[in-house]
Amino acid sequence: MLLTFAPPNADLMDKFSYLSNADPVVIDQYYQLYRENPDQLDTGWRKFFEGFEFAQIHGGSASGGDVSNEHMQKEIHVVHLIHAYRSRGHLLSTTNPIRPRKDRQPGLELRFHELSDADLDTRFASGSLIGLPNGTLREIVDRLKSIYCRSIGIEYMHIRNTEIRDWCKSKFEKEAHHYDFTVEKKKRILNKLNEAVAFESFLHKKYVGQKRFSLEGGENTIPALDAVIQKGAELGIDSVAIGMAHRGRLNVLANILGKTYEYIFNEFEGNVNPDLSFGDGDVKYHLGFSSQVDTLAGKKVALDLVPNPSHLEAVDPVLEGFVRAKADLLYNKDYNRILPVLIHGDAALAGQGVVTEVAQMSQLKGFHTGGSLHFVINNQIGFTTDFDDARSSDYCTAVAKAIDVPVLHVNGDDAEAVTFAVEFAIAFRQQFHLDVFVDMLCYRRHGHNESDEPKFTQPQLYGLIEKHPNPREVYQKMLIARGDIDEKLAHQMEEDFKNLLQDRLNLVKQNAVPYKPHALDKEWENMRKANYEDFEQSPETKVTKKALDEVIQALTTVPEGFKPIKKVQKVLEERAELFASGTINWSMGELLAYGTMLTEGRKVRITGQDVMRGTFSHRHAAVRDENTNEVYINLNNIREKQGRFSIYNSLLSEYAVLGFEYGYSMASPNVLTIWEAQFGDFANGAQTIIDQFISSGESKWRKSNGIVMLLPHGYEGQGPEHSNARPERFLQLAAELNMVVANVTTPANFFHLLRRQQCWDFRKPLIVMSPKALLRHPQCISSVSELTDSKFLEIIDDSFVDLKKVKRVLLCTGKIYYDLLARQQQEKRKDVAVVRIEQLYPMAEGQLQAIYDKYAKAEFYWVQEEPKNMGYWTYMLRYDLNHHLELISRKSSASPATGYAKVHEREQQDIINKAFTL
Ligand SMILES: Cc1ncc(C[n+]2csc(CCOP(=O)(O)OP(=O)(O)O)c2C)c(N)n1
Ligand SMILES: [Mg+2]
Repeated sequence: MLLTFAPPNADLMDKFSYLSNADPVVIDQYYQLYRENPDQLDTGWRKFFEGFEFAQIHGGSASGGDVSNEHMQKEIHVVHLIHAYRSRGHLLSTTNPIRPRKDRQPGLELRFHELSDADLDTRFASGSLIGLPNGTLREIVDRLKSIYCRSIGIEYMHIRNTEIRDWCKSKFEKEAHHYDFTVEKKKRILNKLNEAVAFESFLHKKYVGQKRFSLEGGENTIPALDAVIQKGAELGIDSVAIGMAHRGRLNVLANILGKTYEYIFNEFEGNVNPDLSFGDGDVKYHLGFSSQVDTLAGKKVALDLVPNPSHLEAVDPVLEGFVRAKADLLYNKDYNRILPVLIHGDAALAGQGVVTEVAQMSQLKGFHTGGSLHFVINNQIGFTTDFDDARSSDYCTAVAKAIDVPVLHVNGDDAEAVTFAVEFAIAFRQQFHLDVFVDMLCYRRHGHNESDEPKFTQPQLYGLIEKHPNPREVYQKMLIARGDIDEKLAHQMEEDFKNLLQDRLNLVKQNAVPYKPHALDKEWENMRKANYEDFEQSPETKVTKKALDEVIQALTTVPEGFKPIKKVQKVLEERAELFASGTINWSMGELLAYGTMLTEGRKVRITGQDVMRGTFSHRHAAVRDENTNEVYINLNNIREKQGRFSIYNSLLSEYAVLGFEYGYSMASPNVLTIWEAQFGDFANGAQTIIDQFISSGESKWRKSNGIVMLLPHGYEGQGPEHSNARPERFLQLAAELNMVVANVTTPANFFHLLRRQQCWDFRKPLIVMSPKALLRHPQCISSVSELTDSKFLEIIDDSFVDLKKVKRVLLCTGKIYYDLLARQQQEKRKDVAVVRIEQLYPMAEGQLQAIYDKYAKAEFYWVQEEPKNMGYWTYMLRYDLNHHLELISRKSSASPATGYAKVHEREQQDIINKAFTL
């Protein structure tokens, strides 16, 4: 074959990285490069030419040493075929344990590659690409099938990064067609299957018809998770945190986390003493648990299963945040040591958008957790819905492709393949710190729950399932058939299994797995439960002037040589001037709160959209150099020894980011964790996290949480979507001291409110209706002495009026106070008092009663700018302590606010007029 030399150029090199390139001229040129220096080529091409030369030397090619053009063409077709198997072989893999898989037209037949049966005995140099130098086409196809089309189908060719793609390719091609586990390992897998099956069969007998969301059909989940822990520990992991839904959760608790049967059954039988003083509790398949297990290699691995609500996939961001906190605080960001595992159902994985949000977070610096292992219990059904109705993509794992990570689809009846797949996934995760998916195809033996009749909707499928042996039987048979264990050992194992079943039925005492609390657990142990008195009088949160001076110094300076743009320089100067004059504005109140906490050794974390600058351009918590774009974070430069201030602009998600911060806060009581919405109303995109976690987590799972939500709120004529953070919804959820809802009017009160979060020796979520226009309102300032001498004020009385003259009291909260104040001052109205409720829930009832008593002869109005059916009105009726509270507000309305600025102005005037018209 004549090979003409063409000088390499960038374009050419670019083309060369794709084995699918079919142009013989290009191949010629490429061969020249190979002859010059093989290292110029990627491994695929190098192997190809090695094989090619091997064939020439050994004279095994069809043309007997000299390569005809026709043969060269066929070599290229074989290269294509190999590429096709790597790309689409998974579509032919035998991953479905129950029924033939759907024809997704993988296009792997020889005829699609201009090859035919007549070529099967021809030798091809391209065989070297898969370890068969000069193999026949038959051998090449057999090898491809045995790698790519057996119990594991792998998707990795979509990954753009060559190093990662090559890693997957060489590891999988080397190992997937003959993983030879030791007998010990095989026994371990079988034992784990025994435990999984025994657990379900016990519950099935003992608690007939009770909902347990059995794992039956997907029992290989248990050996898989066991392998994750064993392999993970070998590769450096000290801690595994799991987020999962209902399916198989009890089995995982018993057989992976080591929660004893006794403990679980007590919950089943309702024997657990309801400790109602602590909350209302939750159903057994939602509870969390922590333990510590010993691996076979003698290492201890901490395990956490975080509690989750019914809302599928809602736990995903929470788990990620939880892991990030542990990685930050316990492992110094060494993600090699901690692994997040998310277990998904097939239908939920495909259907729930939060999965995509979480996937998009996975590689962002504020939210990275070193790569999550996603394990799918793919039972091919969601409640009664077939997968054909559950997604448009071929696979439920389609989201993996968006973030360029691999997916292994594996037959859930092939225990060893499942183990191989998760071990591969763990090795990948530890190597690249990226997400990876293992999609275990299995089936669901019963209905959605055990009392459900699956034949109503899938009669044919459930006809097949009825006759199908369980995964333990399948594996045991396989071991015997392969001669891996002899009859005697098989018999012994069967006996062991029966004994295990009997022991469990007899409730033979199990040893509880020990748990060694880590530093963060201990921080939680130091926390107590809050009581009503805590909210009547706030704790000391004041600081010394010296402490403020130190923080202000950092907030007003940048290092030598660092040059912010002029406008930012001005912001820094204004801060200095204001402070020097004894005053602070809103953003200074906020930044000083953080700064003083940092110098006290606490940590602060803030995320949300555009939080670094602040949506309203007020925060400037990070400044940039005009020329280099370098970022400088003043609050991280207060002094040498201080807590870390972490601030990250988030992706454009509310659900996942709020969930993440809730999880972060759940792990770390001593980090002030804050999420800010761009505008308050966007928080409803995260309603599931608010309803299912923030407002009810403590009551359901005894999990306190100190997360702060900042929700910009206020009627400023910006239209329906930017006015209202829906305080009424939070107030409707407020009960049993589950959270704090506040709308404060002064920078000083905001300072104390934020500091109070960490000064308490308990933790409560804090929901703040935060300001927009007030950020720059000339009257919305505080004196520095309010930070050094005062504390958080739940209710602020009017100091202007003359008590003897007061005929009317206007109770209000938030921004409208300044509109009312303006009128009161303008008309010098000593007869109308304006009293601010700064903390709406928990209401400081004693203080409110004192206000009612003080102005006993006056009439009381609640004034709000929100329409009557929104805002605080219906909530305030709970605190109508004198039974005469009246309302001044906008009329009830379907939409939160008018879209017309003029109408807004008129409505606002109307409210103020009414308030002062006696
Ligand atoms: C967000 C949400 N929507 C609906 C439901 C009700 N629901 C509970 S389980 C289930 C089916 C889940 O199917 P899949 O994710 O495949 O898990 P499987 O039960 O098959 O293991 C549904 C629709 C829910 N729990 N959460
Ligand atoms: Mg399912």
